[in-house]
Amino acid sequence: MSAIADRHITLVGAGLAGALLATLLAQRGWTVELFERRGDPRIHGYAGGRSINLALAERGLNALRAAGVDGEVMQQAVMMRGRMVHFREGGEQLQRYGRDDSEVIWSISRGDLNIVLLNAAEAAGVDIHFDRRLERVDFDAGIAHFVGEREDIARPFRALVGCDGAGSSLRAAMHAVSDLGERIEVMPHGYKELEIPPAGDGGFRIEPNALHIWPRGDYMCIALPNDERTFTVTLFLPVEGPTSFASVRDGADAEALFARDFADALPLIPDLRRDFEANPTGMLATLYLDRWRLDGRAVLVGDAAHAMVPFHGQGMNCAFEDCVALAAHLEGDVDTAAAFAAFEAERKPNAAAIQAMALENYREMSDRVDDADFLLQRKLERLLAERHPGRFVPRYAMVSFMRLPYATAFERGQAQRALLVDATRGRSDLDDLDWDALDRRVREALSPLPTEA
Ligand code: FAD
Ligand code: E0Q
Repeated sequence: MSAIADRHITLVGAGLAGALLATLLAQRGWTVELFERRGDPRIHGYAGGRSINLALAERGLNALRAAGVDGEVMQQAVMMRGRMVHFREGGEQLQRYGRDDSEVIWSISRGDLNIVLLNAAEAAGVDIHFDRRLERVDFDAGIAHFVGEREDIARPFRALVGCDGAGSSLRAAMHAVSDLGERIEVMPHGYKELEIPPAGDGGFRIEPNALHIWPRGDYMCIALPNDERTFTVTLFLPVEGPTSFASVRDGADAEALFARDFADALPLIPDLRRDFEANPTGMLATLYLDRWRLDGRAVLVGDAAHAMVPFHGQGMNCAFEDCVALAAHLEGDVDTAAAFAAFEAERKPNAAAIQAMALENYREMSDRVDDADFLLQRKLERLLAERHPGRFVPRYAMVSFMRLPYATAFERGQAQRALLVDATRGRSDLDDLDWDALDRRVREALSPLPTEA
């Protein structure tokens, strides 16, 4: 241990969280070593495997601001004002995410974002080692073993941070010496990515400033815009059952599914058959842990600690918020055991809240965005939000446009939903609502939100 300087930290995984956390810590005076299993994407191209583009919202953007890379990232971002719902019978409808263009989210490329963050990490002095996969850890000796292409290396460490994603090797190594209370809930759905190329004139084939969604009950498609005028389509299907990855096996089956259920999307995806067969089928799960740390020697962040289903578009945003929180707890003259404990105490309830909201959003997205009850509740939600600014704030807005704790958004969202369900029960419109009684109920049930949130 004594061979390593004070304020030295070793990060595992140079994906989204790892590259950002490395930057934040190096900027705050830490000596940071960062190890990544894959090659340098700036040399070999991005070998992602995971989703090609992602929705960036306020929490993630705020973390990018903290690292000073927001400007560069936003240059390539495409604004998404709302969901464009494509109905089964044809026709589409834009459901705005916020009140106006100050409340929007952004589509960004995972590969480009990773490269911006790696450049920032290097500029801040981080020592990055690519093609180095963490294989095992000797916690008593304080040595981490990495496997490279040619040689293996044994690296002494003071503290390890696991930024190595849902299949975290550091988590496995920690678990081998101390039970973390791991539980994985696999979602019975998988996903497949497909591409909509640019139009003949080089422009976007469909509305660029929206997240497109084709809700179809137990399955759905979404499409997010890329700045090179393409869209990445993600087909979410059950793994088993009548319409599932078990029944839709090859490109021809996929084309038949699109002809039947996503008819307006089919002509937009010329390489549907090839994309379907060439791209892997991804799996989705929620990861719950009782503990994220091993005293002062190791801690987990991002997907390694709390992987979630992607239906709220918050996994990266939450991982980035983790990075800001951990960097803040490591500020000043702290010992890592106290910092990791405070980090876990702050973030665990919030991770659990966004995991639950992400699961809930699956049903909402696939099954409810085209349903009359739901649309009436959304309408009343908008009206109550206008009548009670800073008090009745739609849950989507609390999650996506604000930075109050996810757990607060979850709790207030539950109170608000009870109110909306009650007030719209048995109705098909909002005529003759007892607004006075409703306003009173809002004021009783919800305190004003702190303004800085
Ligand atoms: P990762 O990005 O997975 O990075 C982990 C890194 O660790 C990788 O570079 C990996 O190579 C490396 N690594 C792994 N094992 C080792 C090892 N043993 N040694 C060294 N390195 C290792 N989130 C959003 O906010 N918005 C969205 O719109 C969104 N859409 C999504 C859509 C889909 C289909 C999916 C699956 C996820 C989506 N997410 C979204 C979630 C988001 O992808 C994750 O939450 C995010 O990538 C987590 O970042 P991370 O750094 O924790 O993990
Ligand atoms: C967003 C933005 C993969 C994915 C990513 C997302 C969202 C959805 C549905 C999906 C949630 C929403 N959403 O539109 O309510 O806001 O990121 Cl499936």
